Amino acid sequence: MSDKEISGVGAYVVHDSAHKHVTGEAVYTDDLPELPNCLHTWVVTSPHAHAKIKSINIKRAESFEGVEAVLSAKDILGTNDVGPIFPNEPVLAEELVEYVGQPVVIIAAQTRELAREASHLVKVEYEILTPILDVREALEKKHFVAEPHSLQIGDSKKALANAANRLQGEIDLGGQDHFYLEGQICVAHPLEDDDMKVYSSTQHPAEVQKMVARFLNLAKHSVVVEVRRMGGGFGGKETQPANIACMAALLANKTKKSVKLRLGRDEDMIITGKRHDFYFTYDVGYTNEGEITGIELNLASKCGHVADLSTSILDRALFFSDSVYYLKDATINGFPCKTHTVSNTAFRGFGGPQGSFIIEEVIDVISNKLKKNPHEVRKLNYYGTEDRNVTPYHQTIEDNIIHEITDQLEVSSDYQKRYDEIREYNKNNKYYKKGISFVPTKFGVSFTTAFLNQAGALIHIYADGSIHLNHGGTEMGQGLFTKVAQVVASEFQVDLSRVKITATTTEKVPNTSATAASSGSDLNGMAAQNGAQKLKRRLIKFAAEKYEVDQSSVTFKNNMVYAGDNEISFNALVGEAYFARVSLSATGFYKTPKIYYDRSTSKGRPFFYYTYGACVAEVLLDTLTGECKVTRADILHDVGASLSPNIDMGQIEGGFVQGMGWLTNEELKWDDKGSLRTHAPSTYKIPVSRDIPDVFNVEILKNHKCKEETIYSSKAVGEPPFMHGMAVWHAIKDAIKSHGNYEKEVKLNAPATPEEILRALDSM
Ligand code: MTE
Ligand code: QUE
Ligand code: MOS
Repeated sequence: MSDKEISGVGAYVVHDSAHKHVTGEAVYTDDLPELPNCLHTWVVTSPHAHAKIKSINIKRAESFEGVEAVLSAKDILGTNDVGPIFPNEPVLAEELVEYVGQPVVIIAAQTRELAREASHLVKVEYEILTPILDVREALEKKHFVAEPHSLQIGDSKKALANAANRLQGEIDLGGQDHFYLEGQICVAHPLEDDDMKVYSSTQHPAEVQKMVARFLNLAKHSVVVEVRRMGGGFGGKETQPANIACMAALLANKTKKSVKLRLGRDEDMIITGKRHDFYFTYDVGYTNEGEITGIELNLASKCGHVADLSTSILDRALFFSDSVYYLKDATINGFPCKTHTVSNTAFRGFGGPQGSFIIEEVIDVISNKLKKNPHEVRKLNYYGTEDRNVTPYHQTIEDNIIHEITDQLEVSSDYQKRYDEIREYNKNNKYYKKGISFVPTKFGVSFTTAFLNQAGALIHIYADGSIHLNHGGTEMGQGLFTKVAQVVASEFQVDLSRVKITATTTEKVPNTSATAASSGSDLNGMAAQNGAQKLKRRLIKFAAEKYEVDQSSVTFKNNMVYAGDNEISFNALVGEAYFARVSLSATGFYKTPKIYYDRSTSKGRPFFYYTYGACVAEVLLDTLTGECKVTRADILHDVGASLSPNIDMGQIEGGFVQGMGWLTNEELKWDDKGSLRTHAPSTYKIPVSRDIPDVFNVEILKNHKCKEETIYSSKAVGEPPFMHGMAVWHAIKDAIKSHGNYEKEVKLNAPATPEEILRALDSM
């Protein structure tokens, strides 16, 4: 520990807001003091999945006591469009509604209750049309939100024709609600000259700024968006907050009063987008040992009624459908299906988990056919380190460490012994069955849209030596603020308490990307370091002149600055620099090098580097009820050289649990009219404390550095551990297989709810 800093990079610090999270003092958007006369809102939504709007009558609602504004699409001042990639994605429906829950009319009143009561007085006449609710139907009818996209390497047709063995199959994979603890919320304050100050729970303040400006017909400089923290985002606050903010800002503009729009849990789940469901088909050729010799995958994603980020999400699904496996002759097709349901959006992993899910299923089915342990078949197909290392998008993998991770985890989890013991246990137990799996993962890091890989920072050092830091990233609980502060504290070699990060605002750092793609610390850490280094160079130059020493002899350590034989506290040096009129404020900037992707040829290097990991999961299944418990999970995960080990551990544990929830108990059910039936925690079951594995061994891969030049050789950690949830699903499948003595085929869809497990058991 001697060389380790107490609060800089690599130190075991706690999240800067951890205590406030626990005591309730942490301020979220809803906690901000309300201005006098602040109005509250209700959103009137479509009860139909697909219908024409014939008329909207707001007269009675408008004259309801306490109501100050009732607005619909015709009242919009600018453009009714929040499409992040493609145009024509309305905030308020115009002539057509395309999902149950689509906002049609917004109401501002003195209280939320009054706005809600008035909502019953709004009369909308519809002409009902036939909806397409099912992804298979949309696929069949080629009902897409954008063009299909494919990856190709080698000749899959020929390889499949020549394969020693060949099989085809299909599988359904469900979506997921973000279930952030803090729902979508925005407070809009009108300012002079029609300017607007917006407090939004958003991962993407610059996007909210852009959309609100367009919606109100203003330039971006007239809109300021601020967020101190979110109570979770998980991708659900990348694009969705723009709709909420546009509605609040329009009401604020019209009433000239502050307006708060906060969705309740049910409204949030009905109105806003979720993880994409997928329907997969595959055709695979393989050797008698289980090596894949040719493959064709078809990935159909349920996008909902508009594109949102669906094309980028589908791209990532395609990029991840190799996982850690070498596919020499492969064709991988993606179909972005349009359905009359809520528009699905970013969710931790951004399509990646869905892509990796299908190749793991294919390998499992091959193993079953060959009566082999899936773990052996997986290893046989691993990417090589020197050869067998080109991906279906023609990026060469240069940092493969899955072999090391596998070797280490096999030992630390006692995998083989437990595998054998479980086979023995299952022979002797009729109703309870155990299952075990070993699932490796690889996660490509970078936005696959190259221009998004940039970030900025703004640093002021005040004359007392305290440091004020802002960067373009947002805090959603993942610990980004802590990590970036650690970077700056390390740069100046001062205590972490000297560095304060305040709310993210479009006024401090402009034109930012979403805090997404797990790149928050990679991008903003580098930008902050760049800004800090500019200031440090100025301080070094000043100290060298002051003490008449060479600049190379000026060093920073332990809140002190050393210049030759002289020493001075950091604070005192800053104070003197101020009197000497040295500028103590700087911006920083960073863009990721080396990356590019040509969508027209499906070739490039979309990822700067990869991060790896593996999980061994063990479950106990009650075959009479279909209930399942994760009895043990062992995770070994690669974060490069950790910036902040406590925070990374939290991300790995939380990611695993969220991934497990997706594939087990979290089930979204729509009825045949397209209405979501599971829109509250009573019917939508997220993992709770008793679902945490009884034995939970999580380890960060030691003595490892990112091979590329990243911030202190660290690697991204936000999304990748979500993948480990797949190990639970495969352990369940393994337990089900034992029910048929490992002889029969198992057809299990995801999520593996007790009902789905019973169905799978019954069909054997
Ligand atoms: N962790 C917490 N506690 N809350 C969140 O909302 N979002 C995840 C991940 N971890 C999230 C989280 C997602 S989807 C992403 S992309 C990353 O954090 C974003 O932050 P980072 O890039 O700083 O890791
Ligand atoms: C991962 C991501 C995102 C992504 C690509 C990734 C993401 C995102 C976009 C995106 C792409 C094109 C646009 C745009 C956004 O791409 O979050 O506005 O025009 O927003 O690999 O997380
Ligand atoms: Mo995360 S899905 O990239 O916000």
